[in-house]
Parts: sequence; structure tokens; C-alpha cells
Amino acid sequence: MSISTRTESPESARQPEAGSGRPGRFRRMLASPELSFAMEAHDGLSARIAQAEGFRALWASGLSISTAMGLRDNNEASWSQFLQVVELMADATSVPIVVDGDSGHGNFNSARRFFRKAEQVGAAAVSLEDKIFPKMNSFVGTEHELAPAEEFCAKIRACKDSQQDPEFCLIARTESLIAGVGMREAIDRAEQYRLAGADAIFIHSKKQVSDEIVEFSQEWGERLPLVIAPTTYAATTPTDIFRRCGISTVIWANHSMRAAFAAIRQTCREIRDTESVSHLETLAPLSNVFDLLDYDELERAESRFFTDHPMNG
Ligand code: SPV
Ligand code: MG
Repeated sequence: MSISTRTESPESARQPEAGSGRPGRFRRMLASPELSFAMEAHDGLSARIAQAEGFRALWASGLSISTAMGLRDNNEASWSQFLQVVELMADATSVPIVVDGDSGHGNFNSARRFFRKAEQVGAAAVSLEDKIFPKMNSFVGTEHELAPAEEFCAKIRACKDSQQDPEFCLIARTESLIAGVGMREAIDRAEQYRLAGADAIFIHSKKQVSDEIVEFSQEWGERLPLVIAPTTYAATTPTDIFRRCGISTVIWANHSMRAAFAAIRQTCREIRDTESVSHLETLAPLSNVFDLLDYDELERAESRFFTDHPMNG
């Protein structure tokens, strides 16, 4: 006699199709000739909003997540604190998440533990940058010490060796242009990182115009997909230039955090100055909040699990 009334399909039938998970989808996005976009998010809410607005990938930004914690983008947050936020973002969404892994939070061993854990909490890829630990945000100050290229290659090899899903991606980010060591060094390092096993190269620039990015992409060609974060040069560069350069993925790296920063500050000031909330025009209605977080699902779930629920009557 069967003691179960459940009609589940066998375990094998419930396995997702190979490559249909977030890492596989992100890998295909990287390889696609279409320009793709990853929107910054720094918590479950900003992740949900970005997905609801149609972004097909998210960037778990070190700067934005640190800022949302009230901390500086200087590895002040521990890596486990950081990945707790990434896990909330993953739970709240289904699109691929690219995790900002900074410089790997220490040596090759810290980097591979971080990398492995990022995969376990649901990320699709990790970006690692070739700076020393602790790293400083690329737009703060002028001193940006690069790690020796060979040491960074060892980190790449250690991380790639530790992943479970073969589709999980490592994006090697060179800060050569941020550190001011020149285009030749940037290309040389990117080539070494490719040979060490990176799946894509993230070339970063702090200029107000995109000429370094254009030059790098022309010299680089199609050796590996290129990722950029046009934080400083987006205002002067039509996105089509990135298409013409063959860039794979544009990361809008900190724009939700900065939008929230400005809106929260403005709202606090208005309420402080007027001792009133009646005139605030930019607030989201609570109904929007409840819709996005799918409060209705609770009622539907109750009706599924309680046979005497009024909805079943
Ligand atoms: C981040 O978002 O933390 C980045 C990208 O590393 S940027 O701040 O543009 O350097
Ligand atoms: Mg960062």
C-alpha cells in the first residue's frame, strides 16, 4: 500500500535541463553577438526592481552593496556579509547575477573559497580584479597597486578549478588603466588571464571619454568576450559605440544605489523641513510595493495547502 498521495515526477524528471540555469544563461549572453546589459543591484528589492523592469542580468556591485551597508568600498565588509546580500538577491530573482569579487578577498585560497561560495548562493559569474587586498574603489585617489600578474593568474586557476557547474564564469578584470600602467600592460595582462582560464575580460577605465575602451577593444579583437562598466564615460559615449567595438556586456555599475541615495536624502530633507509628508510626490504607493513582492501569492498558497480554505469552497 502506498503511504503517499503526492504525484511528483521522478527525481530525474525534475532536474533542470543542462545549461538552463543562471550560469548557462549568462555564458550564452557573454558569447552572444548582441550587446547585453547588467543592472546594478545592492539588495533584494533593487534586484527585484531591475528584473521587473526587464534587465536580463544583474551586477552585485561591491561599491553599491558596501554603500548600502554604510561601509566603504575598501573591503570593509567581510566576504561572507557580502555574499549574504547576493544570496538575498538570488532568492528574489531568476536572472543571472554577476558578482563583484573585488580582488578575491585575500590570496588564491580566499579567492577560491569566495568563488565557490558565490556559485553556491546562486550567482552566475564572479568578476575578479587584479589589485591587491584590500582594494580601493577605482575612482578614489590615484594610488592603485596592481597585484603581480602571475599571482593573479594563480588566483584565476584556483577559482576555475573549484567551480562545480562548468558553465559558471570567471570574468578577469584588469585595473591596468586605472593604475596608469598603460595600454600595452593592459593587453598583456588580459592575454595572460585568458591563458590562465578566464571566461571574459573586464577592461576598466576612469576617463570621461571612451577612447581607452575603444583602443583596447580594437587591439583585443575577439579573443574573449569583453565586459565594461561605463561609470565615468557613459555620458559622453552613445551606447552604439560599444556595439561597434564588439563589447559583449555593459554593466550599469552603481546607478540604482545612486538613485536611492539621492531620493532618500531628498525625502529626508523635505520631511525635516516641512514636518509633513503630504506634499511628497515621488513616493512609491504601497500597492506597488505589495505587488512587486507578490503579497497575493500568500493567499493563493494558503488555498493550495489548506483544503478548508474559503477559496476552495
Ligand atoms: C563596483 O560597482 O563596485 C565596481 C564598478 O567595481 S565601479 O564602481 O564602476 O568601478
Ligand atoms: Mg567594485
